[in-house]
Amino acid sequence: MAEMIEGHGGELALAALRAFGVTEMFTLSGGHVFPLYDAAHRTGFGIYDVRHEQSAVFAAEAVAKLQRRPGLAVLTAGPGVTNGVSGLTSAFFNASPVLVMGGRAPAFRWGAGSLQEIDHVPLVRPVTKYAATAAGTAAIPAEVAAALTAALTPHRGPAFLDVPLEVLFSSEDAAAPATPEIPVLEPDPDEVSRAAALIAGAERPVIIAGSDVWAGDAVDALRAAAEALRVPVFTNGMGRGALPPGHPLAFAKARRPALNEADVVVVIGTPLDFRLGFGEFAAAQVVHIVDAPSQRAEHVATAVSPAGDLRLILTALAGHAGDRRDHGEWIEGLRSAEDAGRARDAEAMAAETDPIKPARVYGELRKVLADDAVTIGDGGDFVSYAGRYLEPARPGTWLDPGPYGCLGTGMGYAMGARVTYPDRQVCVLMGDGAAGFSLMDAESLARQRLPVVIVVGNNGIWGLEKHPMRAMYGYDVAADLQPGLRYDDVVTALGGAGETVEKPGEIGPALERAFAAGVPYLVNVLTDPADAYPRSSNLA
Ligand SMILES: Cc1ncc(C[n+]2csc(CCOP(=O)(O)OP(=O)(O)O)c2C)c(N)n1
Ligand SMILES: [Mg+2]
Repeated sequence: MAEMIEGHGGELALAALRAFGVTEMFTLSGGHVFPLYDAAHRTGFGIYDVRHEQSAVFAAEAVAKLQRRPGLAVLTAGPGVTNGVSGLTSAFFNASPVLVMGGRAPAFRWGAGSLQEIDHVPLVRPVTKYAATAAGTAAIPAEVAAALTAALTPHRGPAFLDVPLEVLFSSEDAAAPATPEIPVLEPDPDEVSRAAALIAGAERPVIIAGSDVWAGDAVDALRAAAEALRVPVFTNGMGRGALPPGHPLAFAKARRPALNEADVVVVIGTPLDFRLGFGEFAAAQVVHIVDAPSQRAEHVATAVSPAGDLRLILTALAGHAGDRRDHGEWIEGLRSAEDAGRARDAEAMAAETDPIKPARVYGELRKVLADDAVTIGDGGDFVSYAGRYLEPARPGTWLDPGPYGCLGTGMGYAMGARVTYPDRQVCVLMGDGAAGFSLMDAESLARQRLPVVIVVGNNGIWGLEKHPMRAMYGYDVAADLQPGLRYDDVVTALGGAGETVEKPGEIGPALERAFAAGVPYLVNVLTDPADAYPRSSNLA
């Protein structure tokens, strides 16, 4: 017979969450969810609170991305949940195992007009893998476990469970949560060997590896497959850093010649979306390796598309026993393109201009970032430059918003990263426009002693919108911000510290002070508003 546990709804929920390795919640207070706080407070389960619910969901997402286990946001009924919807949607696009637990107006008088009475489930169903309302107090552990199992089963993604007020506050006996079991999907071995033969027989193969390689703990298998088949590797999302930058098969700058000239492009653990030219690569055949059949691209013809556990698939590729071509010449050619790109970047990153160009900010940042630093991008052009100039040395250290492209992740991701790694550098690269969405949560970070460094690329505009609008119409509207605004003073007023930098030579010393500060510290770099990120292709 199953072991029984007893408690109110909050205690029952936390018992199930703990079984899945969850140790903290991110939240913004509301009476509907008090029992979850009570259970956490009395048992040492972490409680981190924020100033806007979207930051709570983004913080939970950062935990999920970095630790590859569920991240939890607890949101109060009604507006608490609706404020979290962009965060849930980002997690859905990013395949992040986030659980949002919502408060909910009482079930026993549903329809009578209780405060914040709305059915959240239809609102969040399209952006979650699981969305339900707890049926009763005793059912809570099983429902939490079902939500988390759905979130962790590839293709991963967020889950939602709301609990009516009286259901959460009541006490009952319930079956103790069972040990989590996440199914492992075996790939079709035929498809895997066809993929292996195609790659091994190609003259000019390329691998592009994305977030699911990290999420599926398949980084070592990726490396083994690339080395065994001798294929150059490019990465995006959480896959960045999967091969260390010095690895002979690691490439970043030679992407254009690689994709234009390749005869086989192998895309692993990332969709064939706008970031990859929708999967149309000149003359190349496409092999799309995905962690679940639902992720196979339908808008483009692929040569073969093995689906299943990425570690199993990549390990099988590494063990390919058939013939293989020598790719030495191809790799050498790409290496010279890579070196040329690197030399161009080095020049830009050292440029002594007035006003400062964003590239120089990254040149200086690279000198102070440790190998295990977590870097977070939240903004437009300034973050496109971060993607280009920062090279994560390890996988699972680079957090971008992903294909949903939602501004406002910055402070939430920073909170999740700091909670995950109390001793590492955590650095947010933020546009001045992006700052408006979440900077108030610098207060949450300061108050809860969660120091992070925030570098604002302050061009005084919504750059990624202003430049294109001017190019299209010859004028722009709704694209200006206050030039030279003192975002550092904002963070100082909120309990942190900061400074404004106007000359290239001041950036390095300011960053040194920022990382030593021990409080949230904003380096407000005034950058050139005339500078626009060159977007000549959709491979940004
Ligand atoms: C929530 C949200 N609102 C609007 C946009 C559209 N958008 C994309 S980039 C951008 C400009 C960002 O400006 P800033 O953060 O200052 O960075 P910059 O491009 O100036 O470097 C905007 C408004 C978005 N992606 N997300
Ligand atoms: Mg800007």
